[in-house]
Amino acid sequence: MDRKKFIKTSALAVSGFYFLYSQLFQAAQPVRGNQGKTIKAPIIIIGSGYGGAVSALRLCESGKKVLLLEMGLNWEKSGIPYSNLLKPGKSSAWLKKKSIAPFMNIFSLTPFTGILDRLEFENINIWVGRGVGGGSLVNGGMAVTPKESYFKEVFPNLDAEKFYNHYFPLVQKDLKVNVIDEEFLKDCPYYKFTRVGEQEAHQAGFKTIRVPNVYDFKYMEKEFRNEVPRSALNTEVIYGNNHGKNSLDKTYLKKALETGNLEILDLHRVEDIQLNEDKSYTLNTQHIDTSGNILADKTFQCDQLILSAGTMGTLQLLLKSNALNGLPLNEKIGKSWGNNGNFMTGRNWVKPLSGGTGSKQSTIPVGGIDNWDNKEHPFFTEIAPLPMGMDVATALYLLINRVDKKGEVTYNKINQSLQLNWDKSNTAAMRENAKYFIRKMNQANGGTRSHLLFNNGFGADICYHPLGGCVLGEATNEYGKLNGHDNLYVLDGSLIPGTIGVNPFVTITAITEYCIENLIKQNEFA
Ligand code: FAE
Repeated sequence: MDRKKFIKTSALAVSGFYFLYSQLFQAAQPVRGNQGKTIKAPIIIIGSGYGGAVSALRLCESGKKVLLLEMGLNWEKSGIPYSNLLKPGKSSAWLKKKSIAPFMNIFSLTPFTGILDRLEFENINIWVGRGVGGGSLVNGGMAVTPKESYFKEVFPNLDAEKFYNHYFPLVQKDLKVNVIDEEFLKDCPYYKFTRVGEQEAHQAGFKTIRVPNVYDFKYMEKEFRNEVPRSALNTEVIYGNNHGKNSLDKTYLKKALETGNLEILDLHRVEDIQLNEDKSYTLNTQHIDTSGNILADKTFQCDQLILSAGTMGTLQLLLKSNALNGLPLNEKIGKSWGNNGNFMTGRNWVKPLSGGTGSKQSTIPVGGIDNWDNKEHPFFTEIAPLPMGMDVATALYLLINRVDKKGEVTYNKINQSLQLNWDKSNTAAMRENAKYFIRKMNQANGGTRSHLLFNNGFGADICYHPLGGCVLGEATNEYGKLNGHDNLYVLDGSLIPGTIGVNPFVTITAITEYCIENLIKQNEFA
């Protein structure tokens, strides 16, 4: 089967019985208004992902009133169900006419403020979450604590002992991290891809590890027994999980709302920021509808501002506001950016005579291959699912490598967009690791490099984990306050210098816990 045929066959398989047609963009253009007056709030947080949700909870618990502006939709409140992988719908893409998954984008869409967005740069595409809950709505829930030795290398100035004894256990509890039951894993047909992946890894001489997750595995067991509606076992994940996953709207944000001190305004996109003479901030914001039309231009003003718009969102706001309004920035902003070593790859013809990787696959990964301590080829890889509704004898892996050559994010004033200095040289070592890994796996088990999923078998341009650009202790003080500012804080993935060696949200959550605890202790928030 060649690549084209593979894609065509798979596309037919995934579309199944669904009759798909494009709809014309029908939403009536509403009248755009300007509320005229400035809306004042003592503390504003931009973005409701991990950084924003943790900051909101701890500030609200300490009695502060917080206003959170989120450009995406509040899905829980809207009551609109999430789509699954086989039938992309409203939740599947941020205002796009076609689906934007890493592959198999054969589905036409009516533009809607969906939860998955793809930011396209010259040499890399970056996927991010949009909506109340940020990346927690779209991600695979893999809740991995970094290796202590690497954490120390990445953050030499942090007290690692305190992190491993206090902040990491705290966030594992509050994010509701749990581990799959080995008995369930052993027999469940939906985890054949993991069992095959682990057997093959052992055969090739690699070490495997169990990966914790925020998906409730007890719920999954009930799904399997048909006692509750299915989610992970019904191909739900990157377009949202209707059940089972403990995303931030069910954990940190829920608790923050329960304090009565948090107000969340969804569909509010902050366009740029201005620093005022009295050291407060003005936020120029657009209130949009679910078709992306601007309902109103709104102006907010706050004494203290926390940027938690995610690595790319925070950098966009800082660099754009600097270009547009002269927002003062220090020279470290945009530096030390990395893709967390993300390198997607795969293998075809995996056990084709014995049912391959399985026609039924859970969307929640639970297995990983740990080659981090190998001096020549250090990497960690997730044994990823490929739930296409049929067996395609294909194994998918997301490698996470070191990022020894970092990139840089700048702002292009002419076309008013972010620019990423990132090319083949940044991923050269990652490619060598991927080649080594695939070669060893194929030598030991059979199979071929996955030409059917990717050109040349490698997806070097797929990034789920953008990190850095506003590094803790470099662009900010030791707790995330931006250098050169009295009332501006950055608390999200941009604090991590481009790499952490594992899936990053546990680290982002722990770093934010650490920063916000200390900022509150220092009476930063009046
Ligand atoms: P993030 O969660 O991205 O939240 C930022 C929020 O700010 C979003 O809700 C934005 O809509 C909002 N925003 C941005 N700009 C504006 C603006 N101008 N105005 C108003 N709101 C704005 O930031 N990580 C793991 O650890 N495990 C996984 O299994 C995993 N799987 C992933 C799978 C996929 C498909 C993707 C895309 C990511 C995955 N990640 C995973 C990465 C993880 O979700 C990501 O690192 C965190 O969500 C980043 O957290 P932040 O707080 O930095």
